[in-house]
Amino acid sequence: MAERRWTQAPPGSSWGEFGPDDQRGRMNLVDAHKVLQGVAEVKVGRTFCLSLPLDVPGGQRLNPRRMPPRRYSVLRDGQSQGQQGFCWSYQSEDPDLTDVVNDDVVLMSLQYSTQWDSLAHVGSHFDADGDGVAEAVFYNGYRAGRDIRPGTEDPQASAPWARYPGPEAAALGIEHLAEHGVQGRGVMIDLAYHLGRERQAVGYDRLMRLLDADRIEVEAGDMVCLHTGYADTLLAMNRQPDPALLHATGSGLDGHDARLLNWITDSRLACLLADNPAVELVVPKLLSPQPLRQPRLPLHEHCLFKHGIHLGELWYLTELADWLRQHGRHRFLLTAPPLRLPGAVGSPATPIATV
Ligand code: UVW
Repeated sequence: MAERRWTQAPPGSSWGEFGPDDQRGRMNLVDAHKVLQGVAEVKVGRTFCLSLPLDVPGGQRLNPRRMPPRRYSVLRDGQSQGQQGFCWSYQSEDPDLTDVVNDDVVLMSLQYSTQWDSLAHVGSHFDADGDGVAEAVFYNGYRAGRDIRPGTEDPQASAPWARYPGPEAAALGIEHLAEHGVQGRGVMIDLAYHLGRERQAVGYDRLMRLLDADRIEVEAGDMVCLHTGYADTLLAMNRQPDPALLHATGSGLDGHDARLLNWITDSRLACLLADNPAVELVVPKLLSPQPLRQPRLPLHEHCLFKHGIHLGELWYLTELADWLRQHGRHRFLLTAPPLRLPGAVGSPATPIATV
């Protein structure tokens, strides 16, 4: 019999709900019924692109760990293939062929701009096998170093990012989301309309007041979008981001509010998507009289690690949110597959909303 990966689940988690080996988490709730509910929201056939251009923010000032796209033409003898009578598929030059062909190579952090976080993005130190030793584990007990691991190290590689080729997150890689298809009903919560663009923490009470004011009900399997205005402000900076202004822009969920986390669990929403960089407000470590081990990103821990709720960040939601408000609506058809890139921890996305 195959060895069980975990014998105890984190308190309050839903590990095992979709089976002990599940790799999709709450996206399992986005089923045929949810696709039909999403399609029923298509009334006028207008589409909205919910992605920023993938070279926004611009540079690395906002997040030095994330590299913007560097795009290279595939060169041959110093020339773009498009300048040569070169038959790419046969690797030969044939003067009778009229095709002009170009290829590109892109090097970028997959989570540089509009992105999905896979369930391999954030885990926690937890004693999943009950042997008294906490280890780095991810959703459903998948283990760092065994199920989620770097490829074989290449010490010759000059850049640190090139040192670990190959599959990294096979057990929970983003391909599991891509293979699902990610199409269903989106629900917009327009924080910016009610709170403005100044950064504020949104806890349970505030969120409930906004949902009541806009008569929004979040149902099981809904894909919930949070419009804060952050991405729109960023876009207007035209790839010269002003970190001081951005750090004061855009509300975020309060990951330290236990009632908010319980609502996320109980609402059975499928995923959380925001136009800000982390969905939650990232605050400095909380001070405690006792030394306390705690996550820096409690909402990431709650969603990705405990409940298999995928997160989307830096989505561009302003035009859609404005249109929905003008038309007295908050639901739409959302189609948002990531790249089917085996083993990847995250992925750029070009989500489309249809209303
Ligand atoms: C971290 O920075 C850890 O992640 P994210 O991009 O999901 O906010």
